[in-house]
Amino acid sequence: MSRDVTSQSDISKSKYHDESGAFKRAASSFRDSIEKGGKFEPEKDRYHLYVSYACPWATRALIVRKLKGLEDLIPVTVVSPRMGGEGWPFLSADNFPGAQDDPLYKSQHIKDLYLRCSPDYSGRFTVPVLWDKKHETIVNNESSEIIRIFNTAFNHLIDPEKAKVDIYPENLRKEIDELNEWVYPDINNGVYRSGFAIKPEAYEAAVKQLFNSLDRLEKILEGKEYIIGDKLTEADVRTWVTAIRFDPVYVGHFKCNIRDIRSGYPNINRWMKKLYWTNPAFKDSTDFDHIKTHYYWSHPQINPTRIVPVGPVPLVQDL
Ligand SMILES: N[C@@H](CCC(=O)N[C@@H](CS)C(=O)NCC(=O)O)C(=O)O
Repeated sequence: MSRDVTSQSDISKSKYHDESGAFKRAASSFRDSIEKGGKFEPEKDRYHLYVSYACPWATRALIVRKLKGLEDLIPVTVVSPRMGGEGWPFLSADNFPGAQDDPLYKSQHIKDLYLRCSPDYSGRFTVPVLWDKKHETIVNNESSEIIRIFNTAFNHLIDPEKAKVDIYPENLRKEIDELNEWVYPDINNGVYRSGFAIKPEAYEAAVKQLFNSLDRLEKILEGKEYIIGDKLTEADVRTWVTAIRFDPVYVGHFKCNIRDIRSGYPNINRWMKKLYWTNPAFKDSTDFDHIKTHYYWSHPQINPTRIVPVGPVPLVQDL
């Protein structure tokens, strides 16, 4: 009989809280890189990316895959946004528009991939998953590392114009790293720490920290097109995936309602809209049906009716 992994797959049974009621995100487990001469060589037709359009972390990987023109090199499979008791389902387990079947193993759920390569795996079954078809294992399931891999590892195999795209350039690394240091805990994960808190004090601390950091970001974006320097970097990608979900989901579902982006943060809104409407890597990686359905459906501990709100209208304002 197979091992009971319900406590790892069912988010409503998550034990990821400390005694103060604060949400603690577990660290990712698969942390390999793709490099010449390494266990995972950069090659065509070897790697596969599993994502959910709902997930901000997976969307980082989707955006960078497209910015770097890696679509032919690294095919992608999209799961259903309705993450239930067994985690993320493929189309065969949950027929949702836009969901797909696992082309490699006909898995029913993302957890099947984790257990296929690591039967004793005791962590959460998260997306994104970067899979190696040769060794039949997960190379990496940490989006911040997957986007760095995509940024450089395949440069010799892609269109030279795309190879020149560098979202983590040497001269801006220090600034990018410093920004990541607060944007990740306060904003990217801050919305989750607000929404998943199970005590009022933990929620209030998280939501105040979140809005303080949004205020800080708003000032940084004053008169600027990109967050760091005058070019698109991973700082924009990493921050944008949270900003685009903010008004449609986090304001309501995660109680991040001190302000919304469209009326409270004109600079963030301008930056966010511009990337959405003018750069296909951003718009094409965004599916609001999957985003809204995922959050409002998948956390019955927060929204037991699973009703998905109609608004906001529009989901993203015009330029
Ligand atoms: N650190 C990971 C986090 C990924 C993550 O937490 N993904 C969420 C979806 S937004 C997930 O798959 N959660 C499933 C679960 O926790 O059971 C990354 O950035 O790649």
